[in-house]
Amino acid sequence: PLVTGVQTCALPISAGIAACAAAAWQNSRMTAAFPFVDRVRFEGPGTRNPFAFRHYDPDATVDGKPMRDHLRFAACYWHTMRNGLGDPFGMPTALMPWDDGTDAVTNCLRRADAFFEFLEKCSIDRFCFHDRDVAPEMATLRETNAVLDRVAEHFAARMQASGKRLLWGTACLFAHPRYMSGAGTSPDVKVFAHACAQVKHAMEVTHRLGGDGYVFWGGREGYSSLLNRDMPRDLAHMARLLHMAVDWKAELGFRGALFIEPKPREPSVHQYDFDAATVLGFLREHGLVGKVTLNIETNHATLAGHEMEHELRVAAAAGALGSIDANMGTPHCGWDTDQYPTDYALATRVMEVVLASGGFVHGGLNFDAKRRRESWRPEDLFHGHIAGMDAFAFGLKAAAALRADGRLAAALRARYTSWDSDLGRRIEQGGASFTELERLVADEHVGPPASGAQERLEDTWNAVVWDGRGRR
Ligand code: XUL
Ligand code: CO
Repeated sequence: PLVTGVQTCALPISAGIAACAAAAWQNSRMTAAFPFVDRVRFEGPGTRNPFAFRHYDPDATVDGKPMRDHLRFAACYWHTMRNGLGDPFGMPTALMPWDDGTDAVTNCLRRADAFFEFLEKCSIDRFCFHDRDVAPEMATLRETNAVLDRVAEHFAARMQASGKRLLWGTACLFAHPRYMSGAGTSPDVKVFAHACAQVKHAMEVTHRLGGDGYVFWGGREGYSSLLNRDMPRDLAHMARLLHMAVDWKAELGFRGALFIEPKPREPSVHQYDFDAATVLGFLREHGLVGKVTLNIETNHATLAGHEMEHELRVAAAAGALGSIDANMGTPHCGWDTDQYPTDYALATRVMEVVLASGGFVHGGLNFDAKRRRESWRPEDLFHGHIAGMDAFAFGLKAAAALRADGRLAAALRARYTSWDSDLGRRIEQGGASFTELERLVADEHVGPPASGAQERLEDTWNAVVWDGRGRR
């Protein structure tokens, strides 16, 4: 779930809390949003300081490349600055003393200042945002764009001063009521046109801020009933939107990447961008291969019934692994819990695929994650990111160790040696027929194949990752 723009202060009481907090902020002439921390730095695995990294040492190198360049961490504006942590049953709980709960431009700028203070203090190099996270929706698109440009100018100044960079931008095509039936797949052509116009401007702002990428997440591109939706027609419309985005990218001179982010459900019952394989099929059908790559999110993989590693490998095999929304969910419920990715083993498996595919080019690890509703203090924003960054720094080191150790790769190669024979090669190259293969095996006792030895392989994985044998 994602709260952005119009929904943030839906409950009057939350606006009340936020307004009091902002008044307190102004009265006390607070100069910092996060006065309780100076800067989160690397202190090593032995530290007891909760505002320090145990594994993330940005300039330390792994395989000759600094950790910060392997990991390319980004914080997201929507959860970090705009999510009051309300849920369908209860009001927001988060304390955000810098935010008065209004859509005033002054409030947007103050919020941005708090965000850049957060990035600086938490040692996060990059960020991601939706257009409507950072500036409000006005009466017309023209007015909305003008306010967005004003706020974006402020972002540009803060980026210039801090050296922070934009990993990717995107347009919120799902919160406003006009998008209740989708945006690029809306049955209403004017809504489709509005979505295109909104993407056009969001891409322009992303380009102006030097973004490395631009994301399409099909927020409501899906349906709840096929009685009122023409699926093939919806998909053809979505492809038109993406083709126009590809054309606009060329016209703008935007050199970043276009990413599409799969998700099987929520908010729609069925989302058209179900999973990596579905999206790749769609891109192939509509001539978009090589023009758009994938942004894979862990919790979306969980919702699709896949391991994150499966989604990453499907994307990587197609040469389309673009970027990652790093979070985690739970298999025990059917919704997007967007938890911080604090699981070291999961982070290791993710980094194994990232390293195997040659690392990020335009993408990175965006923490599309929010605190639990009970973690309401500003301090908890730091703890979520620190835990996620340390998990991925550990995962990077462990994945590099697994590659250096080489036993797992060797075992995988060995399992396929029969395919390296003349026969195997001929089949792979399309030079064999049923008749020939029948002749070959008709009088033989075939099998069994070599043991899969899964348990031994899992034990080796544990030995390298946890026991640190061979780990630097
Ligand atoms: C929603 C989600 C979005 C996209 C950007 O589940 O993941 O935050 O990442 O629109
Ligand atoms: Co996401």
